[in-house]
Amino acid sequence: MKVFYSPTHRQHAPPFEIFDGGEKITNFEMPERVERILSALRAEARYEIVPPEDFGLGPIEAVHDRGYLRFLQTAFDEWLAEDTDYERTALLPATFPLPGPRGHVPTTLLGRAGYYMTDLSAPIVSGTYAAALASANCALSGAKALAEAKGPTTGQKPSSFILPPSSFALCRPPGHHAGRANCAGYCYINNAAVTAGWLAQFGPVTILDIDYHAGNGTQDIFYERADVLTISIHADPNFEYPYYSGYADQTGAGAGLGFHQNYPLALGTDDAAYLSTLEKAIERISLFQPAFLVVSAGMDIYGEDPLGRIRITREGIRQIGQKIAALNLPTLAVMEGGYNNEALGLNVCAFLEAFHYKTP
Ligand code: SP5
Ligand code: ZN
Repeated sequence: MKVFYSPTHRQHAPPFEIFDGGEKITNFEMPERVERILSALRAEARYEIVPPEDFGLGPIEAVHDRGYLRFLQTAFDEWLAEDTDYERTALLPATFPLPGPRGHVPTTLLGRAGYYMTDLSAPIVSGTYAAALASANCALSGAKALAEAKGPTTGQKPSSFILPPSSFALCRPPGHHAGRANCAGYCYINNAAVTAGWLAQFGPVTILDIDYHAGNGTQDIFYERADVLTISIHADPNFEYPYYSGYADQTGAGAGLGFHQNYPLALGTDDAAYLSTLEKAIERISLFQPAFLVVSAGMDIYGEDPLGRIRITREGIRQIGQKIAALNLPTLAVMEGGYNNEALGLNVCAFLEAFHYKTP
């Protein structure tokens, strides 16, 4: 299986985040995460680590606001150019707009920071934009590999495969909390959404988000679209981040009504309860009959994750992979969260196990 990876992620290493209660802590989303995963994948001969191709801004601008992208690109340098009397390591806002009319985008840097940055866990540092672009290119490259293997016009899978093609995008920073015009929750560019938007030119796409946290950015981006079915299984937002999105009654709007589905989980959900919820999500996907599946693969569902509070075992993660692979769809897995660095590599391997090509 091809794994798309770029070392450019290392340029994004925010030293801190502001956590619950306003505590300033080391940022959980650190470069070590994907380096650990990379080592675990390299230890198994069946993974081929390849660099991403550059897709330019086209597919990214198709799902993100241009003003927001421009802000991501220039914010840090603009900040450094300002005359301030405090030390500058990572940019965060201290003000946020209330819901309501959003007509005015301030021209000042701090005005735009509050407008485009919606919480305190996605600080912008010098290399954030470069890393976020490389991350999106990893996902797009993984998608292109699927589209080529599948044949973009016929939709027929090649006869030499028993299983349809699959690839893994080792994305960092993650993406699923990034909305059309905002960063949040360690996410800046929504890698899965960019990719699903790009794949949608070849046929209907499903995003299945299994990260512990609700995929609120993905929900935002596709909420009114019927050509991309978005599904998220996650901790109930009533008690867990991102709090304001990810509820079961949020099912899409306009043309997209019925094409978004959330499956909130109770605190302490175990393997059996998770797998029976996944079963329902899979039935919904089967009805939709997508040409491609993009999995937002967060490993923070793991029982020993420092941010997660459900109890999925590594064996459970393996079974989740098996159930998703049994859909028999061309599948791109995109790395999202997962913060137990010691366990992360083996958890990713367990998830990917069922997706390998089987040639006759
Ligand atoms: C990609 C990803 O996994 N992002 C997660 C971002 C979560 N950041 C804020 C976490 C705040 C957790 N507070 C939990 C409240 C229960 N004490
Ligand atoms: Zn998460």
